[in-house]
Amino acid sequence: MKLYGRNTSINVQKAAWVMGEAELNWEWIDKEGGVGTIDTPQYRKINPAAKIPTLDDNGLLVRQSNTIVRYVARKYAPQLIPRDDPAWVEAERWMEWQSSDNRVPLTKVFWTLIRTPENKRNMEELSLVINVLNDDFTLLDEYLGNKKYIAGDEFSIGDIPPGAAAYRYLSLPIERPVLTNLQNWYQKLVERPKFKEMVMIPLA
Ligand SMILES: N[C@@H](CCC(=O)N[C@@H](CS)C(=O)NCC(=O)O)C(=O)O
Repeated sequence: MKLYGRNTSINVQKAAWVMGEAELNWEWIDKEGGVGTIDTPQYRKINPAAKIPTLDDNGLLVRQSNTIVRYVARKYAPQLIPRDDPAWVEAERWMEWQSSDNRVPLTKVFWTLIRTPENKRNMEELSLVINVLNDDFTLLDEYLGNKKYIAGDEFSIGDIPPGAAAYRYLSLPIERPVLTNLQNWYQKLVERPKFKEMVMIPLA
């Protein structure tokens, strides 16, 4: 089994985290790479968009990070997929939230503050997008209430994409509202060794 993509990518982190939770062993290609280092003609044969991650499971190519999260859970760790419909729809809902709604402002703020030199940052735009991002995490905070995890009492695939996003959000040097429910949930994720190992690495 091979996982392609640098470990500083949030999308690769989601894949590595679920693979870690499933106790898999794999060869990690370009783990320490940089933005764009994966983009070779050989890689484009397995991922024509030259995006990371790609999982190669004995010849089966799995692309799109949330598809990898679902695939790994389905095949190797079905305990991570909620069994009852109400829990399952919430897990799916918040996975989609991360890859659609939340991804846009989080990527913008992250790229501006972490990957753009200070003299090239659009500070006016940044402050507007930080507000959008804070509102978006406030929605998650309100949803969580006093739930232990996204789908209820058990950790599931529904925690993985939002959990990786929450690490990034809480690590950014920005002002945030007080989000007590989000913090309580996040502290439970921090207790998981694979979250620490695959996600909680310096932003770069
Ligand atoms: N929807 C895709 C997005 C993948 C994506 O945009 N990956 C970024 C990194 S987070 C990428 O490949 N960037 C080029 C690079 O880092 O070389 C997924 O979830 O897998």
